[in-house]
Amino acid sequence: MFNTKILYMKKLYSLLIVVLLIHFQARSQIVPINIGTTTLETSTLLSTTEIPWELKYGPGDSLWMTTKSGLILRIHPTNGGVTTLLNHTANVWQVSESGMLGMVFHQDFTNNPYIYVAYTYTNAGLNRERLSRFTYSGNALINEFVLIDGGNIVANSIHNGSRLLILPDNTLLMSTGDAANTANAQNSSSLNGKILRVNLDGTIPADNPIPGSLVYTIGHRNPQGLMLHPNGKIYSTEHGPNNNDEFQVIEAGRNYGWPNVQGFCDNDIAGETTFCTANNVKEPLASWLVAPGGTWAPNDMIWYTHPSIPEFQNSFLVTFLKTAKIRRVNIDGTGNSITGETDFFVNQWGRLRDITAAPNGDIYIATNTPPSKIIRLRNLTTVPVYMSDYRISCIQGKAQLNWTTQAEIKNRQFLIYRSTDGINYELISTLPSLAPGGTSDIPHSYSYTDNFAGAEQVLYKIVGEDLDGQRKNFEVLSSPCQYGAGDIRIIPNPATDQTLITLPNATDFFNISVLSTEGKQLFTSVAQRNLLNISVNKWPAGTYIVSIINQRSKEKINKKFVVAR
Ligand SMILES: [Ca+2]
Ligand SMILES: [Ca+2]
Ligand SMILES: [Ca+2]
Repeated sequence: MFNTKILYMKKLYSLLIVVLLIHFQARSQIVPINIGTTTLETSTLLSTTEIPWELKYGPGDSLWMTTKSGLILRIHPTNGGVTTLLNHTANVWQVSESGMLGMVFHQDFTNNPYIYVAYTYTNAGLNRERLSRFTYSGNALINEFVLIDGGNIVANSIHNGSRLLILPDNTLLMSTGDAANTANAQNSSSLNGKILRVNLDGTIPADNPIPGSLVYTIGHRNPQGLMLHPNGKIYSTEHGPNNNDEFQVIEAGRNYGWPNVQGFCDNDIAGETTFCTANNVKEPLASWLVAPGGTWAPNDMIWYTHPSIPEFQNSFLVTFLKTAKIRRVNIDGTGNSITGETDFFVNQWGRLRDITAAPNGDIYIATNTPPSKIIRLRNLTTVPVYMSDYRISCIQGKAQLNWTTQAEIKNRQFLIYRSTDGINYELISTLPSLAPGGTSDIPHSYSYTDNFAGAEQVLYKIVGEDLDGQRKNFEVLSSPCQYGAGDIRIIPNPATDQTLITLPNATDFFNISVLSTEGKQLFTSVAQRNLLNISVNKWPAGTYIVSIINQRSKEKINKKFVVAR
């Protein structure tokens, strides 16, 4: 009885702690923001008195977040519900920039349910930083195992680095700051002002640049952005002192210059070129010089690949604290050169600390201006399917449709329609989505073979239908089984609303123009697919001429069709 009461009191007490630490509000109303041609739905998922540091979409289709005070929270991605997985506040030293900071998941979380986290602590009056692993079990993070400690990383109230990244070879990179002692950065025997590389059991990788040392790169001031790009390169952002914030590629064994070099080797600091030559300094891809003085304070970033926000697709999205914005950064095919930079959401939500994206393309941003928020961004118009490939072929006399998705969002199924006149479409089959729950940002391939034959012309249309009944139509394809390789047909003919021009199912490009019988050009287009759809609903009744030129062979064909009213 007594024990039960104690247990109950303990539970009540821990519940009270959570309530005191996390004051959060329900989602705010949706605010539309236009970027380019896309309207984003923006909303506040969570508002908290805690200060977020790392925000990552992760296991359990949830957001995971560290707070500077020493919490690790799991947050529901649509209703903002919070579960406290770890309360480490008693162990964390939090002053100004220090606290519980970077976090990363094991790459095979199902079989190895580990998270790795960097935090600052105090031992016998000394401020230190360590890298620890926790095991996820039963809605809690337990069994702390320390990978890097021994008092080897000095912590300070500023410049603690702490961004974590696990590489495909199961080694972990951890950035450290100079802890406000600039001499640390060029001192290879100090673990401060570095990017470190450690095995997941805490041992030193045998192929590290300096044998027996965790040091992977030297000469850093305070790198707080770190990510692996699909091109295999590691990118990092780093805070500059009064200017010269850096965006750079991290390479093993390189010297990144601090404090002798700021930004490029361009002698804005005396003696830079001499130092750069002597130490093989790796220059950044960008040095954000802010005049007249003052840094932008870049933080973590993502490489956004999802097609649902075309303005952001295949771009870096970098968060900034002082300038309170997201900067889109584009690179060329080599990955070594920036091709464009554009700012978004300037001063929209205050200082921005971190950014992450869900498999459905939704973006989440953690702000750093109290009360801190998690902002969700998504395309206001949800589309169930994004195609990466979509084609038709004739296999043993049967039309075969093949398509590969680039991404699916709450996609229930594909509807397949057939038409023999280009006007009336009959639903002939449905294929359920292969994406788990209908949502996936990895490709899935689909195929449908139709046994139907016996019409002069057969057209197919594929439609994606999501779980809410919203639909996305894909272009009509014409079966190549019904005609020879060079066949060009116009159907329906006569037309009233639209007409379809079938083209040889080849990789050639065709210049297509429609002329009146008097020779006046009414329509022009370039087509590659095996079909071109022309709307004729505003055209007067009469006869028209279609001129089709194969760009490769220069072969020209004229055909007539009629618009009837
Ligand atoms: Ca992050
Ligand atoms: Ca540098
Ligand atoms: Ca410089």
